[in-house]
Amino acid sequence: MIRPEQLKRVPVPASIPVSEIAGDVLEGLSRTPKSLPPKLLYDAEGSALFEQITCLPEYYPTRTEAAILMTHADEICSRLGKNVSVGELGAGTATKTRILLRSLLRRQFSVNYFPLDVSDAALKLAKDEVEKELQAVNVHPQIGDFEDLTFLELQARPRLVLYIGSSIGNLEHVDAITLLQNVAQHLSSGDQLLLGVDLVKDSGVMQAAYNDSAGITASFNKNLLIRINRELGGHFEPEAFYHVSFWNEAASRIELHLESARSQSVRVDALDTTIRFGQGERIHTENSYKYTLERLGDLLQHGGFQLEHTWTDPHCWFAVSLGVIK
Ligand code: SAH
Ligand code: AVI
Repeated sequence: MIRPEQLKRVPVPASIPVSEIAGDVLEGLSRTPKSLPPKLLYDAEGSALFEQITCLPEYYPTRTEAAILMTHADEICSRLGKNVSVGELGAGTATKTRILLRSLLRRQFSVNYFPLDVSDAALKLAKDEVEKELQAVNVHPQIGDFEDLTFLELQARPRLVLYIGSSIGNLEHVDAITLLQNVAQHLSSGDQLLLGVDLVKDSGVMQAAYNDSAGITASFNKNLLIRINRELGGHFEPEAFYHVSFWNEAASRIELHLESARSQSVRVDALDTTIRFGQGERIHTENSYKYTLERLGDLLQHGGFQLEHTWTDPHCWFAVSLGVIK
């Protein structure tokens, strides 16, 4: 773990301000095997590329979850407390959230909505789009990390927390449980969680979703190197890395990596370091865990929620579950 005081000792050229990603990048690229935390994928460009991914023919999760929400929004909302306030983890542009907000506004006059995200660009779009369409929704954007969930306590009770889009699948199982436990700690009896997760299915379908023919997922993955170049004075050549994605059956996850096309050394000025890559060496950039309905139930239970109901699509590709704090 690299502590902030250690970073201050790194001589930084005057022209490059130390970005908040410096610690994560130095730590991740110093490891064997190399890895970077997936939250770094979401600068403004990364969020825009993710929006493009959600519209790709191969990327089934967004449209499948949207269909579940459109079909069942009224039933979901009928199971919520009266006059809920809504918090959301990793809200992004909140496009699917509007399906639920629309339905909620048929049951209550107004909604206080607290979307949390590391991407200020995505949150700005979320606020603009929600307020443009739904004037009775007051949006209170929370720019930040899942590490600080105190904003949930700003919400009036009863509270609904949304964690949709299968973003929980980007966390290791132990971290997913810890996050849900932290959420639960900020909530009270009767508060609810709506969790969307991607389910295990035919491996060809899952692999195509992360290796689209238009190459948008590859650009999303390589954007991480471009971000390091911009924010940390890195000298990565994105074309010297391949986008690699595959289904890891044993771990029940899709993995994303960036693979060095050749043996190379890359200087990162703000870290005052040079990273060496062998030919074929990879940086592990993301996992996307796929759940079974049984594991989803276990996840909620270990996270401190009692499962109330699960909705799926006709192919059982995606699940949206409602849990409650007892
Ligand atoms: N919920 C949206 C967006 C999913 S993309 C949907 O379903 O389409 C995942 C979102 O989580 C991104 O906007 C990203 O910026 C955000 N995110 C990823 N890691 C995060 C973290 N550690 N803390 C806060 N937000 C995070
Ligand atoms: C945000 N998250 C759920 C996406 C996923 O499917 O794991 C991120 C993503 N990575 C590549 N494509 C989409």
